[in-house]
Amino acid sequence: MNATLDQLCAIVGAGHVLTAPDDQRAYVVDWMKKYHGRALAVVRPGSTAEVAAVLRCCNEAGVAVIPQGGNTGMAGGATPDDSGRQVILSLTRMNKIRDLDPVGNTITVDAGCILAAVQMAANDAGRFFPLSLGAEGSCTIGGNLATNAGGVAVLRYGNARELALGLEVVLADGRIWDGLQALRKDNTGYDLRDLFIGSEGTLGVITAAVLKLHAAPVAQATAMMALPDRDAALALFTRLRGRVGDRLTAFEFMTRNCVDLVLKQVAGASLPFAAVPPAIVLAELSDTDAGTDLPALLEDLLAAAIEAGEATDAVIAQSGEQAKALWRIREGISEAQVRAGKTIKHDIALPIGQLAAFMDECERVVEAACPGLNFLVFGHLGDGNLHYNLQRAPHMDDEAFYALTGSLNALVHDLVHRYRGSISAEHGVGQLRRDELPRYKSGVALQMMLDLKRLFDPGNILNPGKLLQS
Ligand code: FAD
Ligand code: 2HG
Ligand code: ZN
Repeated sequence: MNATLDQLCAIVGAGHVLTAPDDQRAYVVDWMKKYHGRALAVVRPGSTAEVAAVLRCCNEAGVAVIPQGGNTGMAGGATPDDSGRQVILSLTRMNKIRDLDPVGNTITVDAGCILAAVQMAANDAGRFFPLSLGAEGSCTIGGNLATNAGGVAVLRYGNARELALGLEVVLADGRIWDGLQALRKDNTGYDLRDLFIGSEGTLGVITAAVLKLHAAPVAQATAMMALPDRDAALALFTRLRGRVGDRLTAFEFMTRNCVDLVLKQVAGASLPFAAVPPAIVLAELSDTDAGTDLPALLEDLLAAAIEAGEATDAVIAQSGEQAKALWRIREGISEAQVRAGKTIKHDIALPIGQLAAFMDECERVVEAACPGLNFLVFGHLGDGNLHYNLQRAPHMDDEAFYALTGSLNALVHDLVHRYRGSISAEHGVGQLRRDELPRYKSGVALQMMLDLKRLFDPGNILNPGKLLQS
């Protein structure tokens, strides 16, 4: 082990090989404080060549490597095990914007670039990079691609996969794949890029990416709507999307418990309604044509929705500040959950038309098995993606609640499976869902995934034990 550490120091410089527990603290625990590991070292390379040399060294020594970006993932994918023998490969020093091409409408970035920095670089060039999520101030492009992150703009622009054109990847044995093409068309065989996207650091380390840019929206309108019940959200979605199409760039849904929690836990959060309604939708319309009067259009739509009984009240933000305050309620939900004590999370995707039926049935099933739990249901309703999180009943202690994790997961996920949904819509599998995967994924699909893993990483050094039982 000492010889490996010496080699790693020689590759990246001793100052970028962190071995002291104090220096490692921020890297060995995940954002939710759910997963705690130990590491031989945190290694911080400054270039693709250094990543390649680190992987070559670890592969030869049989040392496992855990790629890490902003460490905001929600599936425990970036946390090492507790053996103290794994190396965390932190990409955050690799944070350069390599190129921005306004004609091709692309940006080429190092994998360790913070998402918000990429958004900013696009903005400075009069363009728009649409990937947007609550952790955008600290998550990295490499992590976004490795988890195929979603977020609040998938409805219009797609998830991380749909925003990537090319990748640079270092393979387990240190070979570098330069797939940094900025092509919209390339039918020269298997799509290697798409294999790495969503592979959660198990097939290779993403070191750079070419990303698609879009025209910057110059007109925007944001509204928060109070709903009479959660089922009304689907009618409202159909109304808005039917009328404005792709100009509906976000349609976020929150049930009453989530809003109550944010109002209690997040300083400065306030609701523009007199009372907390059973459910809320936060919708955003955007247009690249400054002449479009989006607030007027939204006002019309909301009046019709209230008339039809799909909403009971609505507020349209009158300024950027007001829009931010409305978003604060939505984006505060994760933080509020962490402050209020741990939850059992489910990040599920369902056919959109089945969401209301699913929520009714799932609540009945969970309540019958485990009375009194607090349901924190919210998410990207326009994508069919719910965060179906459960919080302990007031009479339970944490330990009794956690003992229910397996049975609650099975209840929720069996039902998701019956509705032909997915048990991980956007957060990935990591270690959180790894052991559940075989229950819901076909044997054929799992075998193909295992075969790919063995092909790309025969020594099983890349994020072992994540995503697949390997
Ligand atoms: P990390 O957490 O560091 O890593 C995540 C996974 O990717 C790990 O398996 C890791 O090994 C791997 N990885 C990281 N970098 C690389 C690389 N360069 N090459 C290969 N593998 C790599 N997610 C959503 O999808 N939608 C949301 O709306 C959303 N909202 C969030 C809100 C909050 C407040 C928080 C804390 C998280 C949220 N997330 C959301 C989850 C998380 O932010 C995203 O999954 C994000 O994309 C992870 O990026 P990261 O750089 O932090 O990755
Ligand atoms: C979001 O949409 C994130 O806010 C986090 O995906 C979800 O906290 C969660 O469960
Ligand atoms: Zn989400």
